[in-house]
Amino acid sequence: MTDFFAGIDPVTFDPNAADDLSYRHYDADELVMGKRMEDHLRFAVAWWHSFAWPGGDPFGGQTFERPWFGETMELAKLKADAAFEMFALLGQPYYCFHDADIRPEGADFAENTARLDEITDYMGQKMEAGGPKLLWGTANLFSHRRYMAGAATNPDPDVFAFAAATVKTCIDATKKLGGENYVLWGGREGYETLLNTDLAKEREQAGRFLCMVVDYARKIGFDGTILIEPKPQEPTKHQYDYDVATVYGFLKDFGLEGEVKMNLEQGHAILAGHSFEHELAMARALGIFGSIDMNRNDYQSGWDTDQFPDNVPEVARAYYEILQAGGFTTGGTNFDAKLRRQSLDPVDLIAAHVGAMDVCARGLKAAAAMIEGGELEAARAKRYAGWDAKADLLTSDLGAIAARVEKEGINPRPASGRQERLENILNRYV
Ligand code: XUL
Ligand code: CO
Repeated sequence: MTDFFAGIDPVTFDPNAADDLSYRHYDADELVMGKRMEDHLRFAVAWWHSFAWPGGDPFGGQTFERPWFGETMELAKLKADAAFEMFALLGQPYYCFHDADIRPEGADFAENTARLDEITDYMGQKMEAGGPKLLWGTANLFSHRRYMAGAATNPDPDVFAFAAATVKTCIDATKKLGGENYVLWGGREGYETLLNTDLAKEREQAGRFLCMVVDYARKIGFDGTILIEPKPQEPTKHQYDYDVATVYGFLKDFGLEGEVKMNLEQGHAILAGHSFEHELAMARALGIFGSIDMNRNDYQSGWDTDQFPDNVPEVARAYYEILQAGGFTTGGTNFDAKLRRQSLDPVDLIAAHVGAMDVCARGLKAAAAMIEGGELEAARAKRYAGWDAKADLLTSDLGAIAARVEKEGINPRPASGRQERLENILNRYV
């Protein structure tokens, strides 16, 4: 036991709570469309932002004081102790990690691997004792200076090799801990300037790398989902995994569209010039929806501020897409979110997650009501209903269609898209 969260009681559901550390909307057992809310939302805490991030920004360093900050295995275990205490206080069903969040960097690959094995054994014992499950594991292939020019897409083959070897150990660790997904976020898989970049070569390297990841995962019997997390830029000027549509083209090119799904982050969608629901709808349309990182950016700042969600109507539109994609299977709602750097206290970590979970619960319930109400989907279906009798147009040819238009006197009459009325319907639910 650490005393980091001393004095904070386990968070419970109480819609009439007087304090601000209760769930007012998230009741894990409440049935929404016939399924427990916990099983719909599948919340996860992100190890990196909650326990490893020191509170820095581009203009200043560490603001947080945590008793586990430091580069020893003993401190890594203390960090794990505190993490599992927080999971228990919140009743979190899942967590996520990068290798670099849970173990200190070693002198070389062998030491990194030994440390990863040791700390994941330690975490495994805690999970056996009734701790939460692992939603996904991943490798940090972007913080260390060796990765400054990318990992899989690095011009130096030794970096490619080091990254590939590291991913192997992270897939091993994820499998060992029963992880339900493995994530690849291409942090520096992109470029700073085209003047020194062989774009075609880097794309080929990224494709081969991903093929090897999929092959290895299947070879060792990892039955979780492999997920790519798109992001258009930051840290690099341009990242290859720009958005869902771009990644889909890449997957098709390397024959991986049936193997890899998407982990979509709200803030990344906004950076790409999309809405979150656009990215979710696109993934759904392409059959590659997997999981989400539910953290937003500040709309004024224009960079990835990774804030906890606070906007119920936005979240509702996201879960509306997710429910229509069939909901999560192996995926879930990961809070890849960090406190603001002035939020120094242990209780701030708890409050941030409580608030975010309540926002998601409200969003989910609103989304379910939108589906159950049915008006939106009925209007959508009506809009396309003309196709029922004319689906053969799609398999015809221009000459035949021209003859048909003439013969049948086809002369289209524009119909209202009903946008304002649909927005009014939406606003009744949120
Ligand atoms: C970075 C980001 C990452 C990934 C995992 O913007 O979202 O934390 O989620 O590497
Ligand atoms: Co993320």
